[in-house]
Amino acid sequence: MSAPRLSGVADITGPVSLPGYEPSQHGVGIVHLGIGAFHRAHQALMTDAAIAADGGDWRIVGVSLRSTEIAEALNPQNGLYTLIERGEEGTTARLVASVSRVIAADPAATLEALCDAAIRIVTLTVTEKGYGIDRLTRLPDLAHPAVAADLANPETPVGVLGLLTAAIARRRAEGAMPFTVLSCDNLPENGALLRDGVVGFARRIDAGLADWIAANIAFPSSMVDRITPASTAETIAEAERQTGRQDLAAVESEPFIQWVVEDHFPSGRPLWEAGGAIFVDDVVPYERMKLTMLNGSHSMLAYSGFLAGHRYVRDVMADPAISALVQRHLTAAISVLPPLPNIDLVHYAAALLARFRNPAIAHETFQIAMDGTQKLPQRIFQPAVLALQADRDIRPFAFATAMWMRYCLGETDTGVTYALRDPREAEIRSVLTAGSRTASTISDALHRLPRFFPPELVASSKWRRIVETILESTLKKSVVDSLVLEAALR
Ligand code: CS2
Repeated sequence: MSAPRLSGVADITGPVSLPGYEPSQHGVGIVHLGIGAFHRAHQALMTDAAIAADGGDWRIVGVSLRSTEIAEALNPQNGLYTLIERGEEGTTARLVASVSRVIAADPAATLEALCDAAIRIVTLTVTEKGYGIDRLTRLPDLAHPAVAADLANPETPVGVLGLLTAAIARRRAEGAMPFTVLSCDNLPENGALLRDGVVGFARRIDAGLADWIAANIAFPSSMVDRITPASTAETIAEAERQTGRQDLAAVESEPFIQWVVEDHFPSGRPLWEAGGAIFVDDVVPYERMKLTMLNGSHSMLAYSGFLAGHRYVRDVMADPAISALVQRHLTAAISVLPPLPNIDLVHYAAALLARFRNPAIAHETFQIAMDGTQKLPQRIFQPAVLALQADRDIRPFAFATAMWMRYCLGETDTGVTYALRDPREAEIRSVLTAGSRTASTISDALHRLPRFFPPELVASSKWRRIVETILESTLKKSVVDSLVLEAALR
């Protein structure tokens, strides 16, 4: 028998720390699109700290664009949930009260919320594939299902670009204050990319609106960081120990948190500094550091670790061969990054290794491996091009790429099959079954995927040769043997 459901701060009987304000005294000011575990462990926590320190009507209307699960967990709890932080020194927990309510799979209600004059900021964590923006042209991707649907019916939008454009148009017509749009996904220059996507979408409907958006809506960029595994039964059990209540919306994360934000909020913002956010004029160098070092090595260790039979990142880090390759990857990543004032990249790399090793965090390699086509360009290919151009070591990036290619075969050396969980999965499977599966046919087919590899890599025989050699080793020997051989090259 589990405890009664969490529904108010007064219910709490356990050691969890409580919000530093009375939630009902604060109205909403933010709509968040994509209220998954990451948002609850990151921006919602920062907003909670900001309200506690500085007050204000900044609570959050969360939106799940497709699923109803999170709304069913949070709404009966009046938006309250437990955030559990697990570090080597122990576990702490905090009750977060910044979420007011959640709208689930209801585009009309989402548009209504976006048009509420009280809303001054729209934040997003919709994952790389959620935007529907072609990264090369920076225009709406007409093949993206939500983009296609919203261009056909712009008055009843269901996707990110359509909803933002319709809300901005309606607020403009009603004379409401423009909101600021803040992307919190792991994409390079995420604000500028989203601005180009929204302006491009609006231009297909109304050129005057497109020009107005370009001139009047702020799209600051931000770099977000906090390792947040998917919640499990153990998360719910720990939340019950912490609160004395059943909390079906509990999340867990590492203790580390970072948010670097471009300070451009013409309609105001919460005092996110109270939660540790850093405001800067230019986020780009921080984004590049994080995408290249953390996310790049994460993807590399996820593909190689998963194929070597490791379920969690901490297990991968206990594998001497892959752990050595993670260190090699970080060194290569540093070699293509510009120096950052106040940040020592060698220390940053050491801190990443410690975070990946965190024994209290069960972060699945399979979770990180998903959506490879959406992640590799900024994590692996962009630094690979820079390394190629500067005549630096490209092998670590080629190695990560070969491991992704091996992963695309959908079967481990021991015969375990799995879904790729990638929006381009069907396309990948069809190009890979077309010919015989040798390293060169696989590598050629994947290098030819449209709008994926940068032309500099496709055209480089040096790059192609290294990728193919490593892939061939995984096929002729095994993934595990190839990892050991690769680590011995260092
Ligand atoms: C991970 C990220 O799933 C992934 O692809 O690399 O979610 C990573 O855990 C976060 O960016 C950490 O801030």
